[in-house]
Amino acid sequence: MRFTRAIVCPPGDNFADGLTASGLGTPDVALARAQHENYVCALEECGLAVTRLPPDEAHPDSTFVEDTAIVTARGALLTRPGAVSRRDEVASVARTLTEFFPQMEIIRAPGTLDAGDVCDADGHFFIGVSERTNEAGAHQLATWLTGLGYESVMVDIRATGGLLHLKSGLAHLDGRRLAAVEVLARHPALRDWEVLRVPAGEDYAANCVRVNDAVLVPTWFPQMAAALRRLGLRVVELEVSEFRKMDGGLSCLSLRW
Ligand code: CIR
Repeated sequence: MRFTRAIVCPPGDNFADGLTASGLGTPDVALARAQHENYVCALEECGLAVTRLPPDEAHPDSTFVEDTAIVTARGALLTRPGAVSRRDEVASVARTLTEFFPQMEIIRAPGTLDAGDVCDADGHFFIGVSERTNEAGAHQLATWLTGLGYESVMVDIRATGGLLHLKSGLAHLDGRRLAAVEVLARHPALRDWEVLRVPAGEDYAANCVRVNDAVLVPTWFPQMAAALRRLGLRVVELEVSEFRKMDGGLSCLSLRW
């Protein structure tokens, strides 16, 4: 899919108060803002028109805007994040998304869904069931996708240990090709796909993002960057150290369509 638009939300002053289990220390908010701005520039260089939401000081995790909605070429759906502290992030994203998608479906209780658990491989959707996305939420999403004519399959990641979201370990690269961490690579849902295994010790780089002719990859993962280049992909390396401290990565920082 060729992307033309994105929504982002720069980190607020309270960014360091968000949820994290990384143990990597307190993020530097000024540095996070600079890294975010570089990320936005990279999206713009890929040809996307980027809408910046105002920083949301009531919700420290709101910069991880990806989790609040699923946006496809055929419609958009608002999520119901698994973490209670993140539920109200959806409203401000919804206000902007309705300009583009006037009629949006929404995940309803008891369903929960973080869109970081949803990997869109050109209309084939992998839906992670995780600590954040429950089976009810995953089923609601699958039903909505079927109605739009898309395929989907569920991938339970609760036993993988260490993956917050499905896309912490899985990315769509192009056509029938995915990148996956070792613990997901043998999952039956990936059987008919060509899988680039993320090199040992570089699992964080699984959260890379294909945007038009480029793949955005976090810096400091040279084996993964080289593997992607060998596939003929144009690699754009971006520093996201401060977002990693808050358990986030490249995909989480934007909604793209
Ligand atoms: C959280 O725990 O919800 C945030 N601190 C990080 C969310 C990262 N989002 C993503 O991977 N899609």
